[in-house]
Amino acid sequence: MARTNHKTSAIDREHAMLLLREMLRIRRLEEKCVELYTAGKIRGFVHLYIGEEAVAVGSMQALQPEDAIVATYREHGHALARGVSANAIMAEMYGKLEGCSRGRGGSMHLFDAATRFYGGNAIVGGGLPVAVGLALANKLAGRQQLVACYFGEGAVAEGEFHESLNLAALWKLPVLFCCENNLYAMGTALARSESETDICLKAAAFEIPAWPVDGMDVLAVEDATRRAATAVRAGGGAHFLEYRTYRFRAHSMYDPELYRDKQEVEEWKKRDPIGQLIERLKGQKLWQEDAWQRMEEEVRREVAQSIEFSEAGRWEPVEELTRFVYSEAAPTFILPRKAGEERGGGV
Ligand SMILES: Cc1ncc(C[n+]2csc(CCOP(=O)(O)OP(=O)(O)O)c2C)c(N)n1
Ligand SMILES: [Mg+2]
Repeated sequence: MARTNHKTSAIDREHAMLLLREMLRIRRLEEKCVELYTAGKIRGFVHLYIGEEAVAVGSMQALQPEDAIVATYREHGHALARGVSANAIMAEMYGKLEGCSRGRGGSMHLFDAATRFYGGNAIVGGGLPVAVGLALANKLAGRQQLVACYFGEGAVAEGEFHESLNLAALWKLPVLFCCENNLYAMGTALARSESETDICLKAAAFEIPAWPVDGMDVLAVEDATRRAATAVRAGGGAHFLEYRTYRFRAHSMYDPELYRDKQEVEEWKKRDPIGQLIERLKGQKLWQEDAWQRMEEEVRREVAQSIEFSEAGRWEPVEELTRFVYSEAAPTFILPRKAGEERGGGV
């Protein structure tokens, strides 16, 4: 497949600024999360996406409003880039009723039906079968929509990964597997847990077209995702992208980072997706410092407002705590069996 040389080709300033703004929104919102976590305003688990912003921002450009998205617990960036508001995300992290999951999910369980954002999933690999099921529903209903499923390279060790890829390939489902290979699953480097570290080969074993992408280059991410999404929409079945990326921060707020060298982190920081795009704009004489300063200020204000919104939010009333635990109309299969009643051979 022909590839564009993103390092040197002319870029559209307006589009580049849009990408820059989206990446900046994620970065600044998450930097605030660190402060809020330290202050005890946000509790539970929080996994930051800082360093990986180009993947969510670039890939979302290739998706359409009817497409569905399934993500992991490291999903603040995906939700923001998809169009879930900073207010709804921040309020969710605060545990407030105004949050996108009514404050019940927190950082790891952002969910928003309006933007077809199907989580936020705390179980490693847990989103894959959900995405395959959504894609199967699309196929059966004859819809041209695709499902983008984001997961870390740690998920390839899960049985669900192989089961999901197999069925997606076998049934030619409209699903785009978006593997965010940041080299570590908590403190475990890929080579410590996998006999084969080339992740695209794993997808190829299921006859799924797969290719690696520079996940630190937002334009490369956008371009590759657009090509893959076009192929899926044209009826080409599941496709797989391995975005090679890196998280600049710890795995979560509780990680002393003893498994990687500080030098390695510093090397990757030189490839910061925000810094790289700024340099490219400067190199092509498209940089406008005042526009950047304005953007910084607008983003700062958006994040500050999301905090005010969350502070002013309400806690869910205690009387409502058991709502949504079970579905209000109980499905028949969980009703007690009547005497003499036969049921089909489910498991
Ligand atoms: C089934 C399951 N096993 C173990 C865990 C604990 N756990 C949480 S995050 C994580 C690492 C996952 O790494 P990766 O998939 O590479 O995603 P990343 O955190 O790097 O984005 C593990 C093992 C879990 N949440 N679910
Ligand atoms: Mg990882």
